[in-house]
Amino acid sequence: MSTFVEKWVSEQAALTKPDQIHWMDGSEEECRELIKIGVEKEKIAGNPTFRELNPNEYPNSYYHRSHPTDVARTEHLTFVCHPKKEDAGPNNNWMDPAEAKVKLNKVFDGCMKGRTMYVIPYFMGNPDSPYAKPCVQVTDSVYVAVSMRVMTRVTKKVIDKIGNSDKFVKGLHSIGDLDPERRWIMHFPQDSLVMSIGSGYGGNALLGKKCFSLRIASDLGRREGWLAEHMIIIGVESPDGDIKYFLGAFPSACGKTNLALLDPVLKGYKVWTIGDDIAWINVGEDGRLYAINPEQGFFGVAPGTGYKTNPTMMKTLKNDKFFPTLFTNTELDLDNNTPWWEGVSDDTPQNMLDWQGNKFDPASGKPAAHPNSRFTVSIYNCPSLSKEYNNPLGVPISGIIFGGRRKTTIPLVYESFDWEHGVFLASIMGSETTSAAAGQAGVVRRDPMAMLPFCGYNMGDFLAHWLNFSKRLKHVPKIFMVNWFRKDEEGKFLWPGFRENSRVIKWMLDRINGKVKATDTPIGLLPDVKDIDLSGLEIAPSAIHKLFEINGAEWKSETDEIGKFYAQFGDRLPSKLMFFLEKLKKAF
Ligand code: GTP
Ligand code: SPV
Ligand code: MN
Repeated sequence: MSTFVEKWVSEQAALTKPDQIHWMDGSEEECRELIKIGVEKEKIAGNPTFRELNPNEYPNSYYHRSHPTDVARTEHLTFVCHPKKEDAGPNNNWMDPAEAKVKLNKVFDGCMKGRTMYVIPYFMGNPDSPYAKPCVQVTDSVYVAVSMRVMTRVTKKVIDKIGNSDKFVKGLHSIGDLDPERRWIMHFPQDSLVMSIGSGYGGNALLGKKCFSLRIASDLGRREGWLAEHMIIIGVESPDGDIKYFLGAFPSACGKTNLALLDPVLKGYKVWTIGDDIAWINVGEDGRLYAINPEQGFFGVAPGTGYKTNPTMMKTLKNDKFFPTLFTNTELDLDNNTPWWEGVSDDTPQNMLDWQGNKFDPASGKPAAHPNSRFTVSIYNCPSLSKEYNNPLGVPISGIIFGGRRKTTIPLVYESFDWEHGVFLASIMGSETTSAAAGQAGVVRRDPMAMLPFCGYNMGDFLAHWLNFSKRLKHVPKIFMVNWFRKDEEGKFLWPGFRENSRVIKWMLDRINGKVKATDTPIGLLPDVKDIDLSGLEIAPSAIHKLFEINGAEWKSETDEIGKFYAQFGDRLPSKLMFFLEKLKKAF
């Protein structure tokens, strides 16, 4: 008699009709084999899937170009199919689950003809953790198969763990014909199922990441009393050796990975990395929040990553602990056979192919790496990896940081009055859109908790779920808002950012340890500037003044925008949040 996993896989094979089926075991040997297939056989848009890079510069690293129309998440093609539309909420595209399956089954029918189906058994989370989830994804892309081996814990043990149960998270993926007209990323929370076709890129295709660990998992968390969040997890060590753990939520391409691998400029401080994108958060027996990172790798934005901005990531990329490292849609320096992107070095190599494989003309003034070009690298390569990374119960959280990308309005840092006010501040977060998702970049949109594209249910219910934690917590973490991206009149960043952000983190530690006071304002608690350690930093007092300015006119239009955003949720929006908004409106 076959198991549920075998049965499910054979059903997917009957639908998609691959020539062969390969069950992955997650071994090193298998990974080498898959890479070989990618170098020698498989092609995407005419390019070999993988090209080996110069091992002296980037050991065990491979270059990949995705299809030119498939370079970022596609939110308009992403659906969450709850039986009732209201449960998906205005924050999700919705289709009736039965209708969606009929539609998708047609697109999936025979889509793997002539290809190999890779069956990927994987865990999200340390298998020894009570919070880990066994999952199975099938895919016909060798790039996705190798990426999953870096980003998740691929092992046959998943199959044993699932045994004869049907409780596993199912992902059906095919790159299809890569035609955006036939691209769908559909979630069926009731069935713990994701069906994705027509894209081989990132969060659209690595179904353990955004699709499961955020959209499906957030819905599971609502029902089971926990949180799945778009957050980093870090330990910050003070000069006295004490380590406090923080969560940090920033929208896509707004600084999570950089903060997660921060190399502080302040002497004696150290950041330990636990996660750079996703946190699963539970209330511990002691009434504190505990977080684990369900992932095992980084899928990070390449442009802007360099020795000055993020030396720890550069070391991570040059490290080799067998898991291969992939570079996707960067440019290719033909003289050195190395990947290159804007910001990785001061000089621009002269003999390069751009991310589409065309000869790069430095005089064109155009960037040659796609702005959403990325690296895929094992977390075990990271020199700042925390020894708590695999702790089955996670780490206890002392502070939560929320931040958007805002040219105006939002101060460098401020603090909420308490948990509920913190949930309010996180719910009104806005951020300028980035190239991490298809569509126009640079437009401010509301992105509560950086979860707008990832919350797998009605966001009104999501905010209510967050508010409810105040009743369950005996130790409430402090909640901070930050904005690294405020600009002056000439459009230049007022704050140097990156490693200098450690100055702001130190202020947070001082607040947590009760060492410094803060000032009450209508938006929250603002620092006394003298309490932020600016030693050794050249920054004009006028810039500091501007970084903390609360501009009444800007806040007036901000509250108007928030009002419009809130209105969509009708009575699903907790009245407490409306109360905070009314209070804020009165102040401006
Ligand atoms: P996702 O992987 O899409 O979730 O992105 P992320 O939130 O991890 O963002 P990441 O750290 O990769 O940064 C995105 C972009 O913002 C990169 O180009 C960085 O160089 C830039 N960036 C990150 N931190 C800062 C900062 O403090 N200041 C400025 N000016 N830019 C930053
Ligand atoms: C994001 O967009 O937030 C990412 C990249 O982390 S992707 O995995 O493509 O969603
Ligand atoms: Mn992300």
